[in-house]
Amino acid sequence: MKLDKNTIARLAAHLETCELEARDTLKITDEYPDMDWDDAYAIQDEIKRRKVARGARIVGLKAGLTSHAKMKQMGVETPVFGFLADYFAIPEGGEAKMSELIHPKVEPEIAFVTKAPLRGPGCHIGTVLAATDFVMPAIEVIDSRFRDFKFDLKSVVADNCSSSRFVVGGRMAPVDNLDLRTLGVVMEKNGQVVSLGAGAAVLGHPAAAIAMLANLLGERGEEIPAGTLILSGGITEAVAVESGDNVTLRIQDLGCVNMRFS
Ligand code: OOG
Ligand code: MG
Repeated sequence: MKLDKNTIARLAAHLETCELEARDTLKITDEYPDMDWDDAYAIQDEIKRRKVARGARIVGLKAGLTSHAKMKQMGVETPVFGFLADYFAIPEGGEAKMSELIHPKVEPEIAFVTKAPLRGPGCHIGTVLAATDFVMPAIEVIDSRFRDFKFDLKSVVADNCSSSRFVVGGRMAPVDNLDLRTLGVVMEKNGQVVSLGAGAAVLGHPAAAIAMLANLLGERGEEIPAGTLILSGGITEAVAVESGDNVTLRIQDLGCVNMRFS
């Protein structure tokens, strides 16, 4: 760790205030170029602690930057993880309020729900599939607190990986007879196809993202409990949205999910 407790608390308060007030800021590594990974996750943990102290519940986890399309778009090379709070969830067919957001983008994702705990190290695709209750299509709304989405990995980790809102489809698909690699993914904005992909875009298999997450958490002595909702990461580049936009995601064999922006 390179930052002291007070600096971590101050940066967490700053980033969370930017989120809650829908204001952008400069990436924090401009001010603290020497901050390390532990500092970045400590800031994210402190943001989580602040939310829980205010009565929010943590309802899931997310893996980020797990596809080459996303890594290339953001100019980074390592996957990262963050948490999902209760108020991030938008009901299927529901509306995200543009006034609460800075410059949102949408990502097509596959969401996993676990039925058994996952504890790294040593988790792999097989362990994850055996522990998966079901998967669902998910649209993640990311909204980096950093100006123009310009950040490096440590800044984005501190900012809870741009987490903002998400919506999951209502149909639960068990994984037994699914090949998650070859599932086709089509995302539409206002009826126009804006991104196309397949499950394999995420680390070769979306379950690999969940295994990576379990292994990263294992290094911190944490596990993924049974019953956890996990977003496995954007399959394609994220697509910018504006007020009035309507977004639909269709994933082969998993069904559709839809949301709009006020
Ligand atoms: C970081 C969040 C990335 C994903 O699915 O890759 C993410 C960002 O691109 O702002 O959620
Ligand atoms: Mg995402």
